[in-house]
Amino acid sequence: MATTSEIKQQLRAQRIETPSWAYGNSGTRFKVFAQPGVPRTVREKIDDAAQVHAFTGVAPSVALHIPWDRVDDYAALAEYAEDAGVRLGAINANVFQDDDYKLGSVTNPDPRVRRKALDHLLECVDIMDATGSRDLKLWFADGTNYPGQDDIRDRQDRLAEALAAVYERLGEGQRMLLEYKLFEPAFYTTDVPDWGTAYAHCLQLGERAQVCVDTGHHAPGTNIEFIVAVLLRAGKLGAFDFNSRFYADDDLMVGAADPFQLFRIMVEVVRGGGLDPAAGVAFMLDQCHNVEPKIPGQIRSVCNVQEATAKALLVDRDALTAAQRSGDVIGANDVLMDAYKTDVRPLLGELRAEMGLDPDPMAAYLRSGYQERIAADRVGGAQAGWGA
Ligand code: PSV
Ligand code: MN
Ligand code: MN
Repeated sequence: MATTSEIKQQLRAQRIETPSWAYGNSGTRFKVFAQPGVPRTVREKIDDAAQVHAFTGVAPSVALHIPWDRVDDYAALAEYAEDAGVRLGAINANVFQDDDYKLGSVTNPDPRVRRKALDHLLECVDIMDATGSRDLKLWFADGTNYPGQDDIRDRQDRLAEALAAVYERLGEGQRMLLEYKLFEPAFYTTDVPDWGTAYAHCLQLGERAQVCVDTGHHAPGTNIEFIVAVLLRAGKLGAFDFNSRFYADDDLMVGAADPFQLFRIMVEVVRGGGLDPAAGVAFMLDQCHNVEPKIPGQIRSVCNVQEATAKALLVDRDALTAAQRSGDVIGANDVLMDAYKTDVRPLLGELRAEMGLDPDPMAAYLRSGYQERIAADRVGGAQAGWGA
């Protein structure tokens, strides 16, 4: 079993990336609720991400979404981020918010629209060159609403063609992360609906194409940890988009709806060596805080990922293996549940104190006065991009 100092070492090394869109106003198709103090510019989103890192110590990068975070000079933005104490992380492409994309982007039956979508994806790689980002994250809203609307197989061919063109363009050290989602906005077929489809495309593309598992993108009851185990074993788990859900793609704070599921996922990550930075698994958050304050929402989520990771690291692997091999069903389950039931808050508090941080990041943030300052200084915050 790992010692406390080994566990702390791994927790200290874990990196959790926050999304720029979590800091802006968001909502549902019914209403976007404006909150006081939300960022008006990309730089202000970066400032807020830097707060999350300052108080948690494990969130040193922020993902961008293009065009929501479009600026003239990305190299200057990267420098700004460095000065603020964070890095620019994954570049998320957006080929779903133009009228042109009504029938799809890279799978659209119209070659003109496909070209436009591909050009945007290639532009995102140019941006990665300027920001120094490693990862291009691709999520496609493409799909159909009615049987017969378009040819399922042709759409797969178009998708493969676009992905290959983007893959070709990737520079040294850059990766493509293909994210799947069961449904929405398309309701009959989705062109990348599941991990199998994403995996098949990534396999065809090559080593630097990997799957992104968004925890909110499955059918209810899906065993996500099984998917994680299989992808890790195949060397194809590139990233997580963490969030939690009660019903569909709810984008709620990670670990809020089902902390046990989050634990089970992290158990497979640890088991498969996915915590080792060399494995290249990016731990990212993908959330919208519609009714809760944004920065605290992110701090809570980062801490929840850390808690689940700490519990997963506490699993007594030797005892578990022994119980499994001897067919001791209840004993094996006990070993896992023992770790899950452990209160890891004191351990995390100690770790944070050793890192020179307040043991309670949420309380420290709320005391800091930052929230009051931005509420007074920033008037007319921008919408995140969602829920318009
Ligand atoms: C849409 O479902 C989505 O939530 C995907 O998960 C993407 O990662 C995210 O939006 C940003 O494009
Ligand atoms: Mn996502
Ligand atoms: Mn989503």
